[in-house]
Amino acid sequence: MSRCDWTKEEIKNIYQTPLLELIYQAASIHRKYHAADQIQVCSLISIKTGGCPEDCKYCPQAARYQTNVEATALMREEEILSSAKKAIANGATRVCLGAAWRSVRDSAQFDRILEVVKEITEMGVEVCCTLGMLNESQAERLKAAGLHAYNHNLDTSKEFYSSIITSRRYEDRLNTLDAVEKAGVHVCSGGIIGMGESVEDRIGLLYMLASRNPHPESVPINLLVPVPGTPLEEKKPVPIWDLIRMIATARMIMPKAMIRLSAGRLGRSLEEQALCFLAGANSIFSGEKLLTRPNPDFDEDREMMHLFGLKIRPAFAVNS
Ligand code: SAM
Ligand code: DTB
Ligand code: SF4
Repeated sequence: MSRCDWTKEEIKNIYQTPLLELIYQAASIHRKYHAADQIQVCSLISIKTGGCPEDCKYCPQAARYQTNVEATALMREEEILSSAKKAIANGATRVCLGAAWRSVRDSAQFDRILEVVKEITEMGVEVCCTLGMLNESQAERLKAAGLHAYNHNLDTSKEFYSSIITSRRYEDRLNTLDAVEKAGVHVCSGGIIGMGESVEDRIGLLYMLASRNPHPESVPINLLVPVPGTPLEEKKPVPIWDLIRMIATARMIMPKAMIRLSAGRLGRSLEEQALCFLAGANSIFSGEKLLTRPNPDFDEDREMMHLFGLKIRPAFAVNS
């Protein structure tokens, strides 16, 4: 049974369980709620890159930081559809469309996105969008177009948030998640580790996610990819054990959620990734690019999955 009344103390106790015991417990829960031989393969398409007015300190797409990201206009419909087709031909069963926007505006651009959501959904895959803040009527229009999920990350704890982002409030993020949920679109929300947060902040993030009723359908856990030019460019990588603890804790407190091993997978060894899957991660982004950063390509991931005995989770599968 899923609980939405976890206390921070309970979550911290889980997070601090001796490592091998934690992995064992999380793996046991994972097997109870999911087909543990399946992982979801998602593909990201950056439909509008860079030039973002926000100040998220980790993000290469914020216009105010001098990064090597070139700002582009919203991609044309045919271009988006052909990228989606390629991803699907490579096995992706979920396509995630990302735009470097502060928020959605009712416009011809939004209409274009609604149209592609409809067309990609008709190709038989789950479509997820991440377009920034959203109001209820926009969420309803996305739902009507067939959108499966909307990604909007809390990123970190309420307390640490203002050290990372000042151009919008934590509350704004929660309001968007509420609008998404109200429209009947699945919520995808998670965060980042390695930004200089404390263990308390990680617990705080997990607490906010696990307090939602229902829990988010999917929870991306990103490792910070430090990008030259951003304020977090010098951050040192966190120990892999922190990522494993984060995944295992998320799995234990949100047993039905898809836990996505997201940014930062490139450069992680197969052994490290195997431990993440054992600890309950059951989703990845595959394909040579995330939004702007490199990522393992489809061939590499296919080989990894073969080695681990993992199959691709079909689109729209329902958990037990
Ligand atoms: N603009 C929209 C928004 O902020 O919701 C959507 C795109 S935004 C790039 C999506 C998420 O990517 C962020 O919330 C953050 O968690 C993640 N992200 C961005 N840059 C990252 C980085 N350098 N390392 C890890 N995760 C990152
Ligand atoms: C999420 O949590 N991670 C993805 C997706 N949701 C949109 C994005 C990761 C972006 C990593 C940095 C980049 O490629 O620019
Ligand atoms: Fe903009 Fe999203 Fe990047 Fe923040 S994370 S700067 S809102 S693209």
